[in-house]
Amino acid sequence: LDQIVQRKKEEIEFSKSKISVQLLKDSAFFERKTYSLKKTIKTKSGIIAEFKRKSPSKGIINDNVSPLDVASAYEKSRASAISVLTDQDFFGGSFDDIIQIRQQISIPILRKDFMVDEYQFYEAKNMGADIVLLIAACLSVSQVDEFTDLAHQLGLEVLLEIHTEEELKHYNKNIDLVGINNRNLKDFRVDLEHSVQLKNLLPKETFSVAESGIYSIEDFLYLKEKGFDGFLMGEYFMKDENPGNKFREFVL
Ligand code: IGP
Repeated sequence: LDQIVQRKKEEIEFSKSKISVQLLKDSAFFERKTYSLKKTIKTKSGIIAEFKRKSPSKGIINDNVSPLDVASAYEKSRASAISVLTDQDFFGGSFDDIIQIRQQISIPILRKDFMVDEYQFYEAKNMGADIVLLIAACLSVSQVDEFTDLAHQLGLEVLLEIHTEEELKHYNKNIDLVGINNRNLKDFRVDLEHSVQLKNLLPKETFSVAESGIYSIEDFLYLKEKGFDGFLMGEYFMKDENPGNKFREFVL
């Protein structure tokens, strides 16, 4: 994680030197109206279906499918939102994936990246995202606070990702949704039971999302029964040669 964040900061400095915040604000996309996951999480399947080509823990998952085909299929089968990795170095993603998908899709898009600088929120709005991920493990409590305010000024919703009881400190009631990562980002182990316990420590009315390592309908139903509102799933769909089909079958 430290290595990813370090690399991310270098990348941001480079982007800033090429495109200023003002230039991002001036683009046509910037003013668009965003979609709300707090709405679609209740009215659709609850699943935030992810587009992910590769990851540090799994290596290549699928680099043979078009983001637009996959996203359209996810939308058709009632995904509540689409999560798109925009980190290039570690996840093989790109801004262009969101830009492309945005033109065709009218459900919320989560920009999945390591947000460590205000600049990235302007980028997120500009590429067509509706929600940003804030990972407690790489941010201070005051950064989460400040970034949440900035996101809201831009009309973006915030999904705060936590994994430990300690990280509950990062929660405040301006945050839109809390994601509990079933996967430990340090050793990549998955533990659903741990997430359920953590969820029970959140205020009851908080929108909660179970993230990662959901690999079967049983996992999904178990987490649903335990009260999670949303389910962030990537690999289970993406490792299929046709992720959109895999999603449709899962939801049926
Ligand atoms: C999806 P999975 O196990 O279904 O592919 O997981 C998503 O939760 C995972 O990609 C993720 C992630 C992250 C990736 C959750 N938090 C933070 C990068 C950074």
